[in-house]
Amino acid sequence: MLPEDAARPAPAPVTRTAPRICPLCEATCGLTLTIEGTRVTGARGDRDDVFSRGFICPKGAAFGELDADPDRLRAPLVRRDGELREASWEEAFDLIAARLRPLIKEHGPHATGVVLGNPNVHTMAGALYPPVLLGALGTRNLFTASTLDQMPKHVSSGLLFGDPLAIPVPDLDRTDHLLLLGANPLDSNGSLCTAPDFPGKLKALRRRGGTLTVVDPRRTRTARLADRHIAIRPGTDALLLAALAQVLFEEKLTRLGPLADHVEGVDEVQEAVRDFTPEAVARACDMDAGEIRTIARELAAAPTAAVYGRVGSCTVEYGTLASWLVDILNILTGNLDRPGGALFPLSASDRAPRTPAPGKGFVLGRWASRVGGHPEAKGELPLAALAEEIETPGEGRIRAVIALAANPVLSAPDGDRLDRALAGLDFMVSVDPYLNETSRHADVVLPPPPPAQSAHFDFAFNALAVRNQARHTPAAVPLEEGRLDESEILARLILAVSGMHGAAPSVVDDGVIGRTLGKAVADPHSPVHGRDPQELSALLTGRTGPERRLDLKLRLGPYGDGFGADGEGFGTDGEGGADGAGGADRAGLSLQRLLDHPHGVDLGPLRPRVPEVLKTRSGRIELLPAPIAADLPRLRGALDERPASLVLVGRRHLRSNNSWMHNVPALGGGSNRCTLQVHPDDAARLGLEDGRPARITADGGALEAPVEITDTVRTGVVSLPHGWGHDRPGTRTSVASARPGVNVNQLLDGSRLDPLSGTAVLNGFPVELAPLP
Ligand SMILES: Nc1nc2c(c(=O)[nH]1)N[C@H]1C(S)=C(S)[C@@H](COP(=O)(O)OP(=O)(O)OC[C@H]3O[C@@H](n4cnc5c(=O)[nH]c(N)nc54)[C@H](O)[C@@H]3O)O[C@H]1N2
Ligand SMILES: Nc1nc2c(c(=O)[nH]1)N[C@H]1C(S)=C(S)[C@@H](COP(=O)(O)OP(=O)(O)OC[C@H]3O[C@@H](n4cnc5c(=O)[nH]c(N)nc54)[C@H](O)[C@@H]3O)O[C@H]1N2
Ligand code: SF4
Ligand SMILES: [Mo]
Repeated sequence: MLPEDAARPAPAPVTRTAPRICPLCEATCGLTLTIEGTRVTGARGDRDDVFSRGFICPKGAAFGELDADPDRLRAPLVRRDGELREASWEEAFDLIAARLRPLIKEHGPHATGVVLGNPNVHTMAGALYPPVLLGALGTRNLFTASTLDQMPKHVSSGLLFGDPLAIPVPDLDRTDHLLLLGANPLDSNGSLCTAPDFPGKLKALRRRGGTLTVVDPRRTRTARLADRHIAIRPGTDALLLAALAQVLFEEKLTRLGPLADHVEGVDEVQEAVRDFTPEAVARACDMDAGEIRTIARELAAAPTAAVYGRVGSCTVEYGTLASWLVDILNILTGNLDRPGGALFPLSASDRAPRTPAPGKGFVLGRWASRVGGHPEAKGELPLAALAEEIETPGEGRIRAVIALAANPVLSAPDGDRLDRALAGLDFMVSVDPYLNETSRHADVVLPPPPPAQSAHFDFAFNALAVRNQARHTPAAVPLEEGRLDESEILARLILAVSGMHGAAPSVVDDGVIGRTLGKAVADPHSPVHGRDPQELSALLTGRTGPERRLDLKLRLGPYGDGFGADGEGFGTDGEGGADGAGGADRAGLSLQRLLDHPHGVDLGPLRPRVPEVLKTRSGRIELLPAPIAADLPRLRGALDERPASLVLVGRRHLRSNNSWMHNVPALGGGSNRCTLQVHPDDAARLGLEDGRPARITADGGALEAPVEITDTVRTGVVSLPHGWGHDRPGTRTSVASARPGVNVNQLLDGSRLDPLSGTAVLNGFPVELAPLP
């Protein structure tokens, strides 16, 4: 399945340009790469990109360096006699088949744990193959970065709308009022809200007379842009949001508008938030009750408004409740599902809209983790519980781990424990470009090629984008000799674990295509109903499996050509129930159409999708689901708790990305450092000096980090970034190891979780500080 080009000699070193969608954050900017020979020597924003219109950030600009990082692995590594050595792909997959198959046979499917990291949402392979791998393994032991991140939002969406993937995004381009909590898009470039040039969009909101309120314990660059910045006490957003809802009810400011026909449980929500008056929450939030009332009134009075919460409102003690309340406020003010409010995107690769009908609903806790009894959420167990599942003896113990694009030793709580646990596994596979803190434990490391050698399509982020659009960029340079595309790596991995080792990787894709077409032709609502699957399969274009699968999804999708059904896309004639409500267009999308439009196809602004988007059992938005109601007493308890005197929050740096971008010289240095930010008053009280080391102690352990005194953090709060701690032996990240920093997650023992979502509390946990000599 190697593209033909790979076999040819390298082309002469002429300079050319090629488009590439940036895979380095959720903004998905279109880049124009400068390529000399087969080497990327520059990157600039693609001004013709239909979505990003030329925007680029320093990470995108460093694409070439990141792509050419000499520390990237070029060949698979296989452990022999305890040491990882370069090996051929055949040896690597032979070993996987030889070791994993017997292990699964002997100990059952759950003996293998799968860990999926963040970069899976930034590759085509990461979207298309992990579901097949999980199906082949049949394991319930799935752990992903979501339980260090956005799982609370999936759970609240699942409960409210019946679909954990139905996440409303703020309509940044049209809203009059944005209430943003726990997000710093000026540095992160946005999350669960794909918006190239998020900073520019916030500035435009201000310019057109709109207002921006930012709730963050730090005065971030985003907060500095706001009309109002509220330096809330960490972990208390759910209280603030509940109080805002309470004011809306008390002052009769709720107005659901057309949503009224599609919701149930308004009175129940009113009752549920009754105790959370501004006066009751003010002390816990460290806010003024009058200001809380003002925010509620402004939210209600704005012509359109959107409430948006992200990492700082998710990875906290009451993460699911806060995520739920974000949408409760959007609903109570009539802003959900209307232009200028928060809307559900309709991605070109998702399923075409259906006639509204009750669905299966969303259920939590269909199984629980073996040791800690943590309920599953969206089929996942808390990543914070992985180590105990490996360490604790007994039936069902995890003996093998397959880690795809994941570095949990740094990203999850208590990396030291996980480090030891991984070292004790019977077998481990990492698919990762680097030999790092996690992959160093693998018996086989399978390195994907650098991003310039991969094609791209944003399966995940188009479903979170502030504008509907579709873009595809083919590989910008041919696959280097001896490389395998990540899709082929994953397809071969699937074959190796499922007893088909050695079969052609295309078998995996053909299987998926066959099953999808089989369902489609049997579905009376499908544009291909009644047609011959073989005939349709033959119509698919694309040279590789993932390209053919993309073509299939596009053509059957909401803007697809429907394989030429009546010569037009479906969903517009009412048959798919999409007219207007679904927002489908006659865009006739296919892979070829996207290849013909290298800068993308614009599919228009977001449009209302209720009720078609709802999959609850009632067919309505269920405002007060039972699991939420059952968790509210815990929040009520927080009203009387004595707040810790010092808590820690994280922060992200514009030129960094989680744990894996500290190896690019161009992105290091300056303010991109692992320092402990402390407010001057706290520093004085504790005897801390700027630039001097401090000892930080918490549940999980102690760390030493240099103090940076700054009033950008509020009193009672210190900030340490994550993704650092590159000082373990046996890694091959020379630049990162030279400036290792410390791993903030070592302060955690993994016991603090948001109970409904299993998400680790990474923000707002108590710490103690002391100066070091
Ligand atoms: N304290 C604290 N901890 C946090 C957070 C926080 O805010 N505070 N944030 C959390 C969040 S939001 C997240 S998403 C997680 C992230 O947690 P992880 O996903 O575990 O970490 P990452 O650093 O994003 O990258 C994972 C791995 O992907 C590899 N990689 C990069 N590109 C590719 C590719 O194209 N293919 C493959 N196969 N691998 C690739 C990298 O080398 C790296 O080893 O961290 C979480 N941890
Ligand atoms: N440059 C850069 N960009 C990135 C990443 C990166 O590491 N670096 N990571 C990517 C990933 S994986 C993700 S998930 C996104 C995340 O994108 P964002 O959600 O925008 O992430 P952060 O920048 O961590 O912003 C979280 C903010 O919450 C604040 N905060 C902490 N605790 C609380 C609290 O209790 N309440 C409130 N209201 N605020 C709180 C923090 O001070 C911080 O400013 O960014 C992505 N983009
Ligand atoms: S904002 Fe994100 S997607 Fe855009 S160039 Fe920067 S890293 Fe890439
Ligand atoms: Mo994330």
